[in-house]
Amino acid sequence: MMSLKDVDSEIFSLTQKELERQTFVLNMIPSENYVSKAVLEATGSILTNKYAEGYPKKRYYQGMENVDAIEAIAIERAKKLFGAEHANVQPYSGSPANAAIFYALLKPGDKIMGLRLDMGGHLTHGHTVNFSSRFYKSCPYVVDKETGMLDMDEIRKLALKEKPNLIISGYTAYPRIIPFKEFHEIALEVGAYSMADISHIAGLIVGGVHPSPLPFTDVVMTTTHKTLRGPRGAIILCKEKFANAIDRAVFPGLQGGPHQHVIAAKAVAFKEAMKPEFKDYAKQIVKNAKVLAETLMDNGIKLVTGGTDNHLILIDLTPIAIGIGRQVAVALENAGICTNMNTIPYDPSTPFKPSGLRIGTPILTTRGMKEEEMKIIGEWISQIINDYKNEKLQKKIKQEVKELCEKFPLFGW
Ligand code: DSN
Repeated sequence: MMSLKDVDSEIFSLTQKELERQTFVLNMIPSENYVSKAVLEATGSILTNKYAEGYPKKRYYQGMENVDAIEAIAIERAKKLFGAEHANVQPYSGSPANAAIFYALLKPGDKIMGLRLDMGGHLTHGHTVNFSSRFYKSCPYVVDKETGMLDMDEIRKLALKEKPNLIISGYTAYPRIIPFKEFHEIALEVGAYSMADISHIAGLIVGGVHPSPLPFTDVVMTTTHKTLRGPRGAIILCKEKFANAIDRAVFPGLQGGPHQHVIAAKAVAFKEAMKPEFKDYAKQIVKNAKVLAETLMDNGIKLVTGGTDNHLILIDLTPIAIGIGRQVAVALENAGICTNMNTIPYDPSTPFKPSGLRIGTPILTTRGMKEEEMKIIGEWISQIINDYKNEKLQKKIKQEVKELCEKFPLFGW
């Protein structure tokens, strides 16, 4: 068999360049991670060749013995890892998984209540340009203007007034503990389903450092590629009474053939996440984020909510200037530090020119970096933010970043 290098040198060369980028850059996008060789192998395996519409032992094709066994293992591991009654491991990714949950539980025109995107929510939780507010009515909640935190009294009041059919907790840019139990109790009070999208913090939950929305929340969705450190994809976990509706919504409701190579890689990632070392990993992610946050604040950088409890930090750049998220992200990238611009709650600018920057520690922690490195990186980030037009400084730090990265090779863990 010819290798990628021989068949397509263009794609091979770009993949090699990406490997180099991932090696010599400090990747701090909080939703990304670096998977293990084992997960990578499963994702790139010959399982990509197999069609498997249906579920284990209930398929529409022959030749299912191996992928049936693999999917059954993935389901059992997901249930055990999260303590769930039922697991569907087929969703292609987070957005289709959320669509499947709505499709299973709601009718068109029903009301959903999630955190507004510009406050740290997700597109599929009811944003105006997304299917979730075209097919359903969205009555989003916000965070408190002063603290940047969820105000559960206000959220309860809104739920009592709006009477949503589904209440969603779980976010993409919220640096604090999520009170899943309170969300579920509000849902019970107003007769709504409770749903938690734990994509960002799934690794922290199974690592035992954050509270879990299971077993009480009706339906829980997580992508598998963030803090959980698996392949790109998603799973849905739910109570047994929703199992049939969820399975039917995923297939044949919304998806066709499941990606069996990714399901195999999910199973591998679940096995890795069951190991005691994963608990250390999850703990270290949070420790690292806290030290990074302290270092930034010691250098006068303002953080939304004044710190972090999880893997991410949302930097409020407005004390420096409004709408400079993009310029600062580019300045950091020039210095070998990859982050993303983000809105801050009540951003005085627009989503295309936001005033915030989102950073996180999952990848740095995967590479083996600890508190000592966080202090150094926090100093670099602070220097660049405080002098974001200084290209000479960016160049100097880029060299130092490269030297640090060399000490933490990609597959070192
Ligand atoms: N795109 C993801 C993130 O970066 O948080 C959410 O889907």
